[in-house]
Parts: sequence; C-alpha cells; structure tokens
Amino acid sequence: MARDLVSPNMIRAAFADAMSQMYRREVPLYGDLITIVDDVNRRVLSTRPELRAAMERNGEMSRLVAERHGAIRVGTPEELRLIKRAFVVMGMHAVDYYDLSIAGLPVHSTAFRPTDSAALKLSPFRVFVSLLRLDLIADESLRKSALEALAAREIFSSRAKKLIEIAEAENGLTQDEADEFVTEAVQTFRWRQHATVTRQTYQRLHATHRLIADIVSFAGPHINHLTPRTLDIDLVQAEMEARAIGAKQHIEGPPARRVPILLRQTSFKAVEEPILFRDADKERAGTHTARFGEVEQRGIALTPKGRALYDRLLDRTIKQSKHRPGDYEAILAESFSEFPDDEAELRRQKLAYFHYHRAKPGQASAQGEIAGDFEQRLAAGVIVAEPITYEDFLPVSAAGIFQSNLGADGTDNRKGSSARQAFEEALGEPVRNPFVLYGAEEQASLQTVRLATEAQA
Ligand code: OOG
Ligand code: NI
Repeated sequence: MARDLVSPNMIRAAFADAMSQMYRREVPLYGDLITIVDDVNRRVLSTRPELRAAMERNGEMSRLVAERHGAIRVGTPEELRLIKRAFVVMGMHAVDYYDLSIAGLPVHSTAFRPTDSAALKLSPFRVFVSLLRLDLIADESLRKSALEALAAREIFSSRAKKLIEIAEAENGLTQDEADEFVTEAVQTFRWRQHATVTRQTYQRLHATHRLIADIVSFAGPHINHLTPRTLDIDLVQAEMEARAIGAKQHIEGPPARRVPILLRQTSFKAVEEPILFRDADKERAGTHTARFGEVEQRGIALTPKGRALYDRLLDRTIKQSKHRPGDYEAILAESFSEFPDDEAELRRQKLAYFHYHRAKPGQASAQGEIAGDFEQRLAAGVIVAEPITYEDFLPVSAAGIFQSNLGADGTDNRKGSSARQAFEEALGEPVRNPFVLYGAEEQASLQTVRLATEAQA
C-alpha cells in the first residue's frame, strides 16, 4: 500500500513551532523577548515599505515570526548520531565544524540545517549542536562519573526511535507519524528539574566547567536557547536595556551597516532555575543557570575572501578594545569602515555571494532586452543580483555566547588542537562545507540566467 509522505520541511516547521511553545512555557522571559521582537518588526515594516515589498516578493513575510535557531548540547558520540538521524527526518544536515576549545570551552559543534534555499524559505529552523569533549576533563574519577551518568540515559523515547527507523526504512513519515514524531522529539529537549547526579557530583562537574555540569547532570539535552529573527537588532537591544531584561553588553558580530553581513546577535543572560538533587533518598534544592533567549539579524553570506577580511577586522577590534572596553562599539565601527558597504562593490571584489535572476515584473527594467555582456545587463537592470543570506553561525560569536551566559573563564588554558576528525567520526560522516553550499547556489543561478538569456537570443 502506498504511503502518503509529508515533506521533511513540514515536519521541521511543526517541530520549530512546538519547540517555541514549549520554551515560552519553560522560560517566560523568552516570551517577553518574543513580544519585543514582534513589536520591533512591526515598527520596521511600517516605516520601510520598500523592505516590506521586497520581503513579500521573496515570500518571506510568513516566515518572519518563525524561530531561526536553537541550541542543544549532547554528551556522547552515540547521542550525536541519534540526534543526527532525528534531524535528517526533518530535512536538516550537519553543516560546518566549530572548534570551541579555541575559546577554552570543552565542546565542539556543528549546525543542523536545511541546505537548499527552497527548504530554508519554507522553514528556516536550524539547531546548533555541541558535543562534550570528555577528553578535556583531566580528573579521571570525575570523567568516570560523567561517563556513568551519560551512559545511563536514553535521550529519545523508544517510540521516537521507532519513528526514526520507520522514516529511514520508508523514506519518510505519514502525517500521523509525523505528528507523533514531533510530539515525541520535543520531549527530548524539554527541561528536567531533577538532576541525575548528586549535588556533590554536580558541584565537582560545575567547578571543572559549568558547561560540563549542564550537559552531564540531567536526563536529556534540554534546549538552552531559541533565537527569533529581528529586522532591527539595535532597536531590540535598546528595548531590552530599557526594560532591564538583563541584555548582554553589546551586539555580537559585525557592526550595523547599510548592507548587513553574516549575522548580528544579542541575548538576555541565562536565568537561574530551581533544580532538585536526590542525595541518599533525600531531595535537596539547588539552582542551575544555563538557559537564555537570543535574537539574530542576518545579512549576506561572505566568500572565503570576505570571511578572511571579517576575521581580520574583528580580531583587530577585540585586540584594540582590550585597552578601551568602553569604546567597543566605536572601535568596531571604525575597524569595519574598511569593509565595503555597497552591494555592487561587495560583488565586484567577490567578498559576498549573490543569487542572480532576470528582473521580475515590478523590478526596474523588467521589460526589454539590452544587448551586451553580463555586466552590461546587470548595470541595465535586466539581470538582478540579490544577496544570498548567511545561514550559519559565527564561531567567535558562539564562544561569546557561551562565555557570557555560562560565566566560563575565557582564559582556560586547555586550548586543544582542532578535534574535527574526532567530531566527524562521532557524527559518522563529514560535515558539509558552507562555502560550497553558497557557491553552488550562486553558480546555479548564473547558469539559469545564462540559459534563459541564450534562449531569448
Ligand atoms: C550554543 C551557542 C552557539 C549561537 O547563536 O552562536 C549559538 C550553546 O550555547 O550551546 O547558538
Ligand atoms: Ni544562538
């Protein structure tokens, strides 16, 4: 009997929705942040009709309120592989490797996300997934306790695992199965108030690194933040400060620009939540601080050349602001004045990726063919170059998030060498290269434009 399968995009959209509902219940402050973001987005759209029109043209309006990313942390290679299989059911694949040991953090990470633009448009939800590096726990007895706690837990229900197997064997899920899968999968990421370790073990893990305590002490990998998209992150930051929501000191990433690049993000600091330890049959109260809310504003994806320039300018900013921390914003803006802030220039210098298409009705010069080469057609507006949005994360920024929210000590000296190979072995496959994905989209659009032009000639 033929099975009617739902698109993985629909499963991902339902999952993102369910996660959002759950997180608002679990961390009410996150609901306040959503309210601020909605407000700001409405204000921006009403004052910038051209932006509204462009978003309507690109079919982006309906997805504006959908969360853009979340983050979880897992403890073992087995957990990472299970997570991978669950995300594949939702059309998400591991893209890029983030070595956070550079910032003194005992984890390394990837981002599970849709990899093509049509899927991203349908539901842009992605999840940053970090894997604990037990090899960075020096104390052997503590490493053993951590391993035991992790070995004893099952992060997916048996029904969730069964549904993953069905999806793999049958090449997808029916609507009923998908609904059930979402309900079960969300449970994996819920908050659990009971720690699975004693208070003493928690404290020892915590003393080694707060992140280790967060990963090891509970029965599952709770979602640690969700991040909606805003059209004006500076306004959101100002609003968070005005409402004393505990915003971080500044927006991470590049400065505000005419043409936004990569992504900018900010967050409120992690909230302190009550937890319970079970020590020798007695319940003891404690608290745990790990979960926060974040916002992001995305810009154009940079080529390796653009990324190198970005890294150099950000590096310079961080170095210079060490001596003048109060001037961070000014130093950032000054430093980035070297980064071209004009679409045509970014394109000419091959600093960023663009999607090319023939002018659509309503866009300038939609009619009429202009003879000449590609650049002349572009200049005449017959061909339009549209920025390709950056869909990944900022490695330095990711480290910043960890540090400000977990109080990690950035001077940790166990800076390991990149453990990318070990990560990919744990994952069971290589991560995808984001530059290849952006480059392929650009090339495919060029090909389409050329074919269409030749057909006309
Ligand atoms: C993930 C931090 C990375 C971001 O937005 O850079 C991240 C975590 O805290 O587990 O989500
Ligand atoms: Ni984040």
